[in-house]
Amino acid sequence: MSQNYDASDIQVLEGLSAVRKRPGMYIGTTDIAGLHHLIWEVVDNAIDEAMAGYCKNIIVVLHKDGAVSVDDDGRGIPVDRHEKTGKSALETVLTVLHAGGKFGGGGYKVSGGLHGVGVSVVNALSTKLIAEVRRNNKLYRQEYRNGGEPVSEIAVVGEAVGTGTVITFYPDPQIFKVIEFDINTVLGRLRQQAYLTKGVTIKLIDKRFDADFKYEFYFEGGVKSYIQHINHNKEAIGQIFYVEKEAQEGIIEVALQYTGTFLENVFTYANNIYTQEGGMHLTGFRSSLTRVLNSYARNNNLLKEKDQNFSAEDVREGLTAIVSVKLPDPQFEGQTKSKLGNAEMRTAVETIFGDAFEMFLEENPKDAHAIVSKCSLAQRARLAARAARDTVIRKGVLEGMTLPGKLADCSSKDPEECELFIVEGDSAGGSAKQGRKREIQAILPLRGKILNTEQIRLDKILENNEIKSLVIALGTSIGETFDVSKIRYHKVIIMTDADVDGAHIRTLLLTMFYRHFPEIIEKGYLYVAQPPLYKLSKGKQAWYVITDEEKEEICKREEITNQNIQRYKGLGEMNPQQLWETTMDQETRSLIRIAVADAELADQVFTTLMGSEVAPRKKFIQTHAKSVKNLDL
Ligand code: 0RA
Repeated sequence: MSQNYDASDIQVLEGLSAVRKRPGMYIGTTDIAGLHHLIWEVVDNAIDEAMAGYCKNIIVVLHKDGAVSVDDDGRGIPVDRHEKTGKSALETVLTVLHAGGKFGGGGYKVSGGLHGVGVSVVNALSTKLIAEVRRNNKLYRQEYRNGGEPVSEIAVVGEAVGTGTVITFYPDPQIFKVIEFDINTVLGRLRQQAYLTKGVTIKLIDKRFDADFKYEFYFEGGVKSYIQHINHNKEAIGQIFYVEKEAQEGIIEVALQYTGTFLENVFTYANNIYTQEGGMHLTGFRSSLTRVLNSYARNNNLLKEKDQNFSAEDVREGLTAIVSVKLPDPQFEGQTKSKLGNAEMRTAVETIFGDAFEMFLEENPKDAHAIVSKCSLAQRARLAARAARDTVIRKGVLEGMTLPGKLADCSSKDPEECELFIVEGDSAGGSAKQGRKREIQAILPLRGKILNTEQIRLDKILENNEIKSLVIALGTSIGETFDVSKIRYHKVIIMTDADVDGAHIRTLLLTMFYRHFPEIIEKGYLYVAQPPLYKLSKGKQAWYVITDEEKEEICKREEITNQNIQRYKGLGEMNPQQLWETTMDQETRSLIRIAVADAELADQVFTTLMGSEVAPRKKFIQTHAKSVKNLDL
């Protein structure tokens, strides 16, 4: 890494007008996300200084007049004259595109907002920008207007102690649809950057309101602290493993910890940029993790000779990990340019993480045994699930794909027009069977609480007869052999009571679909029926309504009194004709199509309510108890 940059290192590329013409090309969008990119861009430059070992403090201020300033104690942007442009280096960095991002290789100066577009982009998209530099014991200043036009030459305006840069900018309201910053977005990003840059202190001061809000992030442990933060609600298995090492290829930092959950949380970064699509560093990490755990388990006789090796899936269950690499010339590939392509990073992570993790297991046998048991459990569950699934499928095949007895199937075999109603309880199932349109509507009644606590795992799920019926009825199979194209109904409709139990069963079903049949949700095949809550009657006329607001409105308009309001407690209270008219008739019913986000939420609710940790559950119930309406007790 070159220690002393000066003006001649800066490669001059192109001018700023292009940025104002097509801002999207440089910062993605001009909505709120693009607006925040301006802050990220400046902060990332300061973080670059921190990564290079020159900056310890970054202070971000949101001012009352809409400006943002970012103050860092890095080396300060160079101020000497630039050979090619004849301007000061400062002016070059701030008015020439890409000039601030890369310095002819060398160093890790590669991060930067949308992959290093440079502070000049911030200047281009601001009505006013002030740059102040502390260097050579002097304070330098230059101001720009109207998207990067310098108001005057760079000037010494005073003396300075130490080095650093302050960039203050005013986002251009003609460019951005929104010019108000969101405190939580800013805080989230700054917290993440603080985790990824060990030892740097990042402060945020929000001066926009009467009282200043101040926040400070400093994480001595770097990504190790990040793991602590992610796992704070979860039951930990063993302590946090951590390694940081500089190699030829760059700096590799990995932290991990296992928890008692089933889900995996692995986040990877390259030069502090989140690599959503993974890439070489992730591949190296995964292959090492599996290899090291298998070899430890074998060497310590925790995997017996007859046992299979752990698969990659077995070592993922309950894993929380951060893999952060810093390298001179990152290649971002993939659909969203968020996949690290540098092949050398695969072997670098493999070796550095692998060696250190092996050592960790040797030195911490108690933790090592706990982790291996967790993997063993996952492995047994996987094998049991496979066996269970095989029996389910084999049974199906042997009986000529016999559909479950409780299923009242439809006569059409065209999935596009077929609907499957999953109905809670036998009595409602009975009404639905009688009231349905036989040709295209099938009914599958489910008895009682179909699933509980642990039964969300594949092996347990297939021990459950209700679910087995559902899987056979769907026709898609489950787990490794799941195939959404085999689905027998393009509408799978969950029909439960409009009470607390109904809501519970709906949460369980949504969670199960989310975890085991996500493609069904992605394809848009999953729905929730909306049975009415009330029947309002006046003489021979009747109204079925779903919401309280609707009820109020009709009662007022039609002058309906309390004795003519019937509240349905369950689907079972409706006769077949009523159930058809209100909930099943394609002409009049209303269905809610489930999106992945809905199911994800159900999953979170489920984890909070059913997980092994008591504290978050208590908290959830306390915070949500007030929002529960229509509690039938
Ligand atoms: C170019 C070269 C050097 C530092 C920077 C730019 C720099 C840019 C920003 C933007 C915000 N804060 C910043 N801090 C530094 C290297 C300077 C040297 O070699 O002394």
